[in-house]
This record gives sequence, structure tokens and C-alpha cells, in this order.
Amino acid sequence: MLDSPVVIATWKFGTGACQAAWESFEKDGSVLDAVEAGANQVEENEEVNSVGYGGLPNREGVVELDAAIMNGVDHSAGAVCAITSIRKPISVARMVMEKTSHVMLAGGNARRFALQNGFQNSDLTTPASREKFNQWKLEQTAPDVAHFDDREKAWNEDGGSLDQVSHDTVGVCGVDINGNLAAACTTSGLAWKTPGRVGDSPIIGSGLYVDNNVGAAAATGNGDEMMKVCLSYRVIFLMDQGASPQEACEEAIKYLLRKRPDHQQHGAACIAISKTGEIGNAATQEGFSHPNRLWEFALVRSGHVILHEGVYVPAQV
Ligand code: SD4
Repeated sequence: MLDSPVVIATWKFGTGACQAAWESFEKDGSVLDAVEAGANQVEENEEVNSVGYGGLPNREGVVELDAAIMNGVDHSAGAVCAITSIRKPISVARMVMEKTSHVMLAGGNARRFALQNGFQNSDLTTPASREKFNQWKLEQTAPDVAHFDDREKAWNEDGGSLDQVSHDTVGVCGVDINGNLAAACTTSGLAWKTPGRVGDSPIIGSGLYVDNNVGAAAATGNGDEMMKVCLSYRVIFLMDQGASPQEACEEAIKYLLRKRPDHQQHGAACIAISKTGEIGNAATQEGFSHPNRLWEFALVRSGHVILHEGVYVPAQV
């Protein structure tokens, strides 16, 4: 038995996710509820322009969200991809997991499912996200470049404070005191993406993976690259072979860098937690070690939320 549940979440905004996850744990002790509550907190934070409400839209100005959740206890999973006009997509993903015999619903039909199950039709854009989109329309940079350039600009305009700069996907991994695990992953994906593009986040094994005998992992970064190596599955596979969560995260990122050497500049990162509450993380150095996109993750244990600086894996490995 662990002396405390543990939750980890990607990026600086993961502190909000960890706080919400802890409050949920205090209510009912459920790790699945905790990771969902953590993901919801970031989805509903309009300051975060890469997740949920306020997320940046595709190249036609439409916000398309991807989300997935996995429950270690029964190895069940649910996901939605390219869903529009619905807030809290992780909760729709959970409903797919619990109310259907399927794993993933896509696009308009995911939206229809959500509406049939009590979710409301909502405008996901905010004045800030609309302004960024209009600005981008004038510049028309490529999606992945824009994704990061946007941070660069925000960083500069903000005088270098990371607080106002949004980072990427939120992945939330948790373990309860009995060693049961769950994970959630939710994002608006790459800004200005091609309509219909789906990233790694809602793909089981890529954006997240849970094995209740081993651990839980989640990924953030350029999904078009990470998907090619099933990053989260690889982390858990390595842990199952005996690696610690830290060793497994570093090994998985090295594997990505070996397989896609021409893509080292792209950001990719993962977090992991073991059944015993041990944690790990790693990121590509060239993609994420710039001041405007420092790789960080948050942790909560015994009610204390801590922001951690992440570990970088250099390109030549
Ligand atoms: C995606 N992995 O859609 C997500 C976005 C992200 O850093 O995490 N960006 O590719």
C-alpha cells in the first residue's frame, strides 16, 4: 500500500491539473476520477491555448479537440478525436469508454454522441484565440512552426514570463494507494493544423498508455513524430522489462531520436509513473529546452504540488 496517491501532469499548467486531481482524490479516492478532474481543469482554463476551451483552431478557424482516457483496473479506454464545439472532451472520452463497446469516436459523430449524452454545444474560441488566428491568417506559417512560434511571440510580448505562455497537451497519470493506475491526455493539437488532422494524444499507446501491473505514461509534443514510435506504449513496455520510469522515459525518447534523426528539432516529451509511485520524465533537448518552451512537469503527493524541471535527452545518443 502506498502512503499517498501520486499524480503527475505535463507542463507548468500541470500544477493546476495536479491540484484538481488531489481534490478529487480527497472526495472519493478514485484514480480515474482524479485524472479526469485534472484534465478538466486544464481543458476549462481559457488561458491555456493548446487544450480544450480557448485552444487554437485549425487552419480554417475551427477548434478540433483530441482526448483519451485509460483505466488500469480493467484495461479499458475511451477517446474522441477531431471533436468540435464540445467542452471537456476528456469526459466525452470517458463516456465512450463506459457507455459503448468502442474505444474512439471521431469528428461530427463524436460530437453527436456528446450531445446525446448531455454535453452542450459550445463555442470553443475566445477573444484571445480568435485574435491569434486572425494574426496567423496574415502570416500563414506552417502548423508545427506556428505552434511553437506562437509561444515565442507570447514569450517576447510578455517580457519573458512563462506564466502567460501556454504549452501543449496535458497528460495526467495517477496511481492510488492500492497501486491502481489511470491516465488522461487532452489537447487542441497543433495550431493551424489541416482540418481532420488527428495527433497522438487520443491514440492508445501513443498519447497515453496504462498497464495496471506496471505503470502509466503520457506524451506531449509533435504527435506526428511521436505516433510513429507509439511513445507511451514503449515507456510502459520498457518498464515491464525492468526499467525504472526514468530509464524508460529516456530510452523511449532516445528510440524516437534514433528512428527519426532528421526530426530532432521537434519537441517530444513523456512522463511516467509506476505502480509503486516512482516517477520519470524525458524530453528531446532541441525541441524543448528553449526559454519559451522549457520542459517541466508537475507532481502531487500527500497534497503538495511541486513543479519539476524536466530531463533532456541530447540529440546524439
Ligand atoms: C499533438 N501531441 O496533437 C499533440 C500536441 C502537443 O506539444 O502536445 N504539442 O500532436
